[in-house]
Amino acid sequence: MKKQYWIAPLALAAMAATGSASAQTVLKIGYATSQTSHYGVGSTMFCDDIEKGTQGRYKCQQFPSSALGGEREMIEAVQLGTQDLVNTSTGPLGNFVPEVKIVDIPFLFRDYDHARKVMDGPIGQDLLKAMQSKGLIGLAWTENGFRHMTNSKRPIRTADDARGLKMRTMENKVHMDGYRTFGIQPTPMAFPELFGALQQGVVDGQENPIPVILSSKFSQVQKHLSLTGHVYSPAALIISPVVWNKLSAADKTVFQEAAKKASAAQRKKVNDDENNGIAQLEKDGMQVIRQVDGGSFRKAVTPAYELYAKEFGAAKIQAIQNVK
Ligand code: EAX
Repeated sequence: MKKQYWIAPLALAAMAATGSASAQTVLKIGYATSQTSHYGVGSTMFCDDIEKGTQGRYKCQQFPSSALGGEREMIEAVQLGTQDLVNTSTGPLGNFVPEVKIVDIPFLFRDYDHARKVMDGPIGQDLLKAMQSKGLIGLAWTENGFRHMTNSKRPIRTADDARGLKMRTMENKVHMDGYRTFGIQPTPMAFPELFGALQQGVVDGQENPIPVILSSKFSQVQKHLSLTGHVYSPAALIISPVVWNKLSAADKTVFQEAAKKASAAQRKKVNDDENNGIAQLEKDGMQVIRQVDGGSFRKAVTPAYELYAKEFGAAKIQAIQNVK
């Protein structure tokens, strides 16, 4: 409430200064990692584009590095309208929009091309639309990336090597069901707590895409990185219906186009980090296992696929796998 006393005189001063009565709306956007990370690159592209496209009527205030809380809290705030936008992984999103959980299945996507094609195609676009009935407006799928395991104990080459490790996971049941089949002990935890938990040895390891491992400096607290690529981690740029419903049709188009450009920029940053970041992490002292026995993980996860088929329907899983 207090804030309003500050905003009102500022807005009046701004209008007086420009001699115009057209007010400027500042939208709060939050994400987990730093402003120079993939989420920051995508969000900045979006923010620059809506500001240009609306002749400055809309602009952003960015809250990188989990400044507004964990992803679950940010999604909740966007639903309530106390936060305007979030660029978030699907980690906790399935707890709000159950249909989305299907894309969190381990080894569902073959590679980046496959994943991006599905997310931008009819299946992914239907999932974006499904958010509406849950009080969230999905503007576009952005990207977090394929997730890889890090830990402080030993190099992981096969699923057997992962057995017994206590690993932080996202608050995501699909992941946890899958990872249990690798023999790891999944420990769900919000991302902002993760660095400290690794540092203090509360968990042995964690799994995240290269851009997250890099930007969060996990090399300072984890010795081993294995390029397991065991699951694709999509992300979404989501706007609150409170903001969305006030936009003119023309402004909605500006926001949607900006979100598409944000997605392209964010994915490009993921590609760049995958190409250059692993060498950087080695320089920073990590021991990297590039030759992981993917077959051993795929084999281990088979029983979890029975659970997934029950929950989502085998045909729906197959439809994603069939996208070429
Ligand atoms: O979305 O929680 C996680 O591990 C996420 O991958 C990270 O916060 C970026």
